[in-house]
Amino acid sequence: MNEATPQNGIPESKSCFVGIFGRPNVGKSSLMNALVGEKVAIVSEKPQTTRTKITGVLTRGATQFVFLDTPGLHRRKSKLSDYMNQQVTESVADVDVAVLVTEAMGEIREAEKTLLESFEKLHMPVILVLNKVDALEKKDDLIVKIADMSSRYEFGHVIPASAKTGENVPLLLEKLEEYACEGPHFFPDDAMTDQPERVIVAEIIREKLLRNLSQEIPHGTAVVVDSMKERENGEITDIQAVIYCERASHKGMIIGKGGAMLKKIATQARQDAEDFLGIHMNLQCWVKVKDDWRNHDVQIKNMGYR
Ligand SMILES: Nc1nc2c(ncn2[C@@H]2O[C@H](COP(=O)(O)OP(=O)(O)OP(=O)(O)O)[C@@H](O)[C@H]2O)c(=O)[nH]1
Ligand SMILES: [Mg+2]
Repeated sequence: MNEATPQNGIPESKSCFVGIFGRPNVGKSSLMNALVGEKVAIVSEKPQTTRTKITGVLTRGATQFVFLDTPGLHRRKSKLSDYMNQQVTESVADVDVAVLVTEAMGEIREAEKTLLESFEKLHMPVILVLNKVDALEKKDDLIVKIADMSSRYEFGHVIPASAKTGENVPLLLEKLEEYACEGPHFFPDDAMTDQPERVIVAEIIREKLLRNLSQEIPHGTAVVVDSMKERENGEITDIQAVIYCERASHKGMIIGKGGAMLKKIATQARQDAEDFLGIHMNLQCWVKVKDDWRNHDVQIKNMGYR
């Protein structure tokens, strides 16, 4: 538990559950990583990168922040989409404060209107973050966007920020502190995430698939780490991972000519996973086809989306 002791001698301990919401690709996971100070959620330039809620933890002084990064709310495309959107709806009810992330420019979208409606129903305190200010070309766009969004909801705070450069991320944290409630810490003070190591490795592999392959293929992939065993000498961990895809033609592209693409993906994933987990690993990736898995409840569950 925390060591901060206020002047009256009674140990103080606070927690703050923060939900991070928004449509796909606005930078929710990037923002959570910037808040936590470590990359705990994968990020890619493709929408629908995050598939399930990911917890990031930051303990500062007496306060423990528990961030829930959620999938981008989007139109239904498959049973997997239903699962992802359900993760968003469920999370709304579980938090002390919501951060609605949108881009600093552009019009308000349907998904954002839907989110505002659910916040309204719960009288949820919401901080609006206008992300990607580093990419803003016209300052007027930001002013118009703030005016439009503010006419739709009474936000607790409105913060233009950049998850990429870190601009205003400390300010956001400071404002979030206002919503902390007295109570115990739910995670060890040095924790950064609650994801098991196997899930972290699988997610990092999925990030490399998203980053290296063209539009459609990575959206139909799922990664499962089948085994993770430390060798007796304790120096190397052997990991077997399976990449599931939807078609034989996709399998060919994931493997690449002479296995080059799979090798590239596995090497990039190994480097990131070794850095994050602080271990040396021997990572072997296999590719298997599971037709149309995104539309089968049982298979979605088998891929770890429960
Ligand atoms: N220029 C700029 N790009 C950003 C910023 N934040 C995120 N990005 C980029 O935006 C893209 C999407 O970022 P993510 O963090 O994966 O977005 P997300 O909202 O979690 O996306 P989903 O999980 O698909 O809903 C990536 O290419 C990021 O590098 C920012 O502050 N500035
Ligand atoms: Mg994300």
